[in-house]
Amino acid sequence: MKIALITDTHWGARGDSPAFAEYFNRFYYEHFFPYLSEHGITNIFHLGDIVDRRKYINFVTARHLRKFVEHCDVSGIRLDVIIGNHDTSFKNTNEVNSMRELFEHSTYDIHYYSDPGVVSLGGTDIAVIPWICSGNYEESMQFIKDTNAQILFGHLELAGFEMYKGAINDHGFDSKIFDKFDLVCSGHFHHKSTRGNINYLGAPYEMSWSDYNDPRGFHVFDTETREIEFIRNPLTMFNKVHYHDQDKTIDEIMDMDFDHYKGSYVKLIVHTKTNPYWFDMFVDKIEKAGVLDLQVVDDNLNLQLEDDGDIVNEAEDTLTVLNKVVDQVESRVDKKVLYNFLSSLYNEALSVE
Ligand SMILES: [Mn+2]
Repeated sequence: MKIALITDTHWGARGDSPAFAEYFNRFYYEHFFPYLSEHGITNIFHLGDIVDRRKYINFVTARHLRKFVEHCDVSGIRLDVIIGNHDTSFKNTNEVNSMRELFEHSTYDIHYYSDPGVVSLGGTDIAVIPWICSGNYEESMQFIKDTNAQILFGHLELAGFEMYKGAINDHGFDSKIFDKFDLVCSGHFHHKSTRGNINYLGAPYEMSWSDYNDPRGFHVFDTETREIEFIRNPLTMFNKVHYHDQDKTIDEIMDMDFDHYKGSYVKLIVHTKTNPYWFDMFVDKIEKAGVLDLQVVDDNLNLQLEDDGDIVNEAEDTLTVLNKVVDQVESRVDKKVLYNFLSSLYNEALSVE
């Protein structure tokens, strides 16, 4: 049996942004569901963080989520969902959670897990570990010790894995406690990474600039071979465009198609700008494509940077800039702690309306 694995969908992300909702929906209805129907897959396992907000839901967001669940229903898809940290209202218990409050009495083929347990799919036992909090810590640890399942799906916070590209989480559980399992798949960190038997599957799409150029998508788990296959989401929300007009003709410069940047964030990196009028036409063309946000990064003053890599580095993401600032600060404060504090503030700021 094949099961589609998806995680960290964060419905309602970026302050219930309609543009992000549209980008998410394009993934579901143009890529995810068509793939499932093409491959005859009738099981979806969601590994947590269904919604973005822990304490309440916007009606429009609730509708997008309901449409997803209804689509599963009419397509004969069974949906299994693990409760993640974004799905729980309280820090010390998973008792009040998004799935229970929204779907407790639904007649859909939907199963959600707020406590550890074993679910059998296609003859394979799968241990399920939702978000571990103080209230279920003992029970979760005992369960990990006792279970005979060889496959584990969870929403785990493990030390030593990348939260997003380049940022390693230094607290959380030691992955050694999961050594007994053949395969561990987890939600929580949005960057896809694998070490040993542990697989962070990663979010299905981009939600901030720190996700730029970081492969996103979903996985298919085969209960017979016990292998997982990554299916990449071709849609991006964060894009970089390079401008270079030296030794070029106006036709060469304008011969670029921006239609696929519609509704997305674009960072325009200016390498050389010898003709301001051409540049204005170029910017105009990007804007007319209907981009959501256009940021111009000028490298005009820094022409000695010939290497593309250097120039791209000049147009760094906020997190990289923060990291460098922390590096340069002369202080006795633990730099890792300071950087983690700043990056968590930054990520919190992104989710503020
Ligand atoms: Mn998440």
